[in-house]
Amino acid sequence: MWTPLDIPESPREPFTDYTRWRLRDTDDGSHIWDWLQTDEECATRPMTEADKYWLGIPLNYPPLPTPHTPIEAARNGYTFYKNLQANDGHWAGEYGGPMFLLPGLVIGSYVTGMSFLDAERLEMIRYVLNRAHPEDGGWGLHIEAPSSVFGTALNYTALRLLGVSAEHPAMVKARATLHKLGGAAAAPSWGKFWLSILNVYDWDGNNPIPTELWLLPEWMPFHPSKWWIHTRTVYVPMSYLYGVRFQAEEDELILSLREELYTQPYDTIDWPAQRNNVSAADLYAPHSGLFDFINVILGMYEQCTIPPIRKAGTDFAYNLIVLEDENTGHQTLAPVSKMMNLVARVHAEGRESEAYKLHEETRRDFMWLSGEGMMMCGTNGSQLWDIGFITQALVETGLAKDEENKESLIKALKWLDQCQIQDDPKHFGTSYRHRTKGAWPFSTKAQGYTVSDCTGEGLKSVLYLQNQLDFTPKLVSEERLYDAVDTLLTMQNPDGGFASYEPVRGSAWLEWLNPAEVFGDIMIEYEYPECTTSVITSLSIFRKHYPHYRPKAIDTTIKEAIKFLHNIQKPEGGWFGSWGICFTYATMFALESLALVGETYETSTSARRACDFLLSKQRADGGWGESYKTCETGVWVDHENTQVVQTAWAAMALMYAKYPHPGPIARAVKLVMWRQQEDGSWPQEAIEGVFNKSCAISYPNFKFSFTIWMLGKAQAYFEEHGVYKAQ
Ligand code: LAN
Repeated sequence: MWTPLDIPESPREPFTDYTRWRLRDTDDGSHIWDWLQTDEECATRPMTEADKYWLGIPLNYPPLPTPHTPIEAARNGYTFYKNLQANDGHWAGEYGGPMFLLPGLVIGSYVTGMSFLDAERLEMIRYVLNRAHPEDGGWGLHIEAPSSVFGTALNYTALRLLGVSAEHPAMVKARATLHKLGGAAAAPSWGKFWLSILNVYDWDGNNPIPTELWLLPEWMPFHPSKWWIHTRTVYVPMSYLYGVRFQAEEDELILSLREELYTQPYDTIDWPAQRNNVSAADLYAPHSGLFDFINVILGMYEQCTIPPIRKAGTDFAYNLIVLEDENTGHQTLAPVSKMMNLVARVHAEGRESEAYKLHEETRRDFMWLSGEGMMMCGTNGSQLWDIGFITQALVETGLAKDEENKESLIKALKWLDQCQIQDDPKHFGTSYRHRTKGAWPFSTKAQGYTVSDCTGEGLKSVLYLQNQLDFTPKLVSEERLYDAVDTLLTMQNPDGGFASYEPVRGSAWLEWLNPAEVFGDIMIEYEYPECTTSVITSLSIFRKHYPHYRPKAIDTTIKEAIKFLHNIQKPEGGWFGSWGICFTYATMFALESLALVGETYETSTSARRACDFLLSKQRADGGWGESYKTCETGVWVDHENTQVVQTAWAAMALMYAKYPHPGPIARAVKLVMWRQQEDGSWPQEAIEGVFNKSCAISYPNFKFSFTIWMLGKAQAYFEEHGVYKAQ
């Protein structure tokens, strides 16, 4: 148990002195919030503008000159946003949204005896309290989702471990909601798993996760090496910890939680009967009959496992955990596996081990402090993704050439240079990894995973900065650009599309084995219009500058990819997005690709249908607004308000397609300019991103990059269409 804390009453005000927090200045974009203990430290490390901005401390900038044209508004936007650039050249940012990550951080830390600073604990408590739904006191899968057992049972547990008493009014309210939803017994499988680790749920209440899976021959169609990389990486430590039936040692708090979380006394719960008990509030992807049947068989097998085989499986899984830790500098692919790997490493090697130390050091890369308190992020940041869009926006709009912006672009290029991965993973070949040489990751180089579209965006940004500006140093060599292209060319699937981290390895029927209940389409990689577009556009730009390098392969790749985009256009005219919300996001990317091969409103029925689809969704105020619910249902659901980010995407889509009538674009521009503040910034609106169909995730930097990009594009578009002349 951690030491007791005094918890202030209202979470609206910070629980700690916000002037003592600083984002650490690193040169690789790591996101670490330091709590400064002494006044001297505070004096030697003054707060940066970014520190203040992300903590919600007013910046009090004087108003900028009122913009009269889109480019003036874009310039004001960047005048503001430039202040948030870190010394190393990247832009930091919150990457919150999912509500099941912080509980993993807290439970994983608690059971391994890894402590937090009191200041961190206090702000984590504050974040979770601030995010409780005012109506029922519960939490959902993500910040905008209605209360579920997953969200409520886990966040309630996290608060208790962090030091909140069961009698706190917020806890009384949350508990009532949890019980109404069925109690923790009805948690989905990942909830059951974390609660079992904490020893407040019985392992018998979990469907089996046999480590023997890893011993199957790799050619078998359902071998885990064929699963989507996130699912695979989570199920490695899950199977290990299930295999060894890891349990925290009982203590008073654990005994008390056993009484608080359920609707009946803990000892009377029929655990095996809970395996498929999942609250209706949580269920997004119900088990298939096949999966339930397999679980019955596996349940019988658990009664008579063969010890040497189980041990071989558990050893194999453990080895994969170690390889993953070493491949990623102990960041691991994402925060879920990060905390599970930690628990596994402590189980096998203890608290004195090197692994423990290294996991402790990197744990804080995921902990982000916002104006509402401290959260756990979806990855160790979205550094590459954010720098990619803003740098391209600046070059395309011409703002990159403004004297006062040059230094910031050189800094950004330096950051992109150090972020490129220059080798294959340390344990390439033994950890089912795809090549990484030449790739750019989503966040930092240390995390070290190739993502198709991150490599595409990284490559484009470097080409823009190095080849289209005359004042930048040429930091990334031609060979390294070729490496990036080589990596991209290994990632195309037979039908032309690109998936996220690897080519698709498994068959679609594997989705029948999806155990997660709360997420859809997670078992294998799928091709995505967003990823495919990024590759098309980056290769197209690359070949303009380096026409001699693998021209045939690039040409065929682009042609096949365009075919794929045509094939997956929806009958209504849009493209369904999997990583941003939703049709506005993917349709923008798809129209960008089509434009590159000359397919625009006037020349292609596909582009025309897409524009007509988007135009049918434009609202009276000139904006677009799409709810995250679109991603769940696959059918457009209006957001109650229009959103600047989605308005920027839709307007960019129309401009890519060279939509001939400026009216709708002018109305979109007007809305985005109207929502801009006098200091050049835009306020945060609804959540922008999504994953696994059901979980929304924040991209707060999009409100700068895509607005600036769209406004700059609109300037050129208006000039071309004679709407008005440049100033
Ligand atoms: C991300 C974030 C970035 C995203 C894009 C680059 C935008 C996308 O085009 C490709 C897929 C990728 C890399 C992606 C995959 C899934 C991630 C890593 C996330 C949405 C961020 C968080 C999410 C991860 C799975 C969250 C942890 C939860 C689990 C279910 C393991």
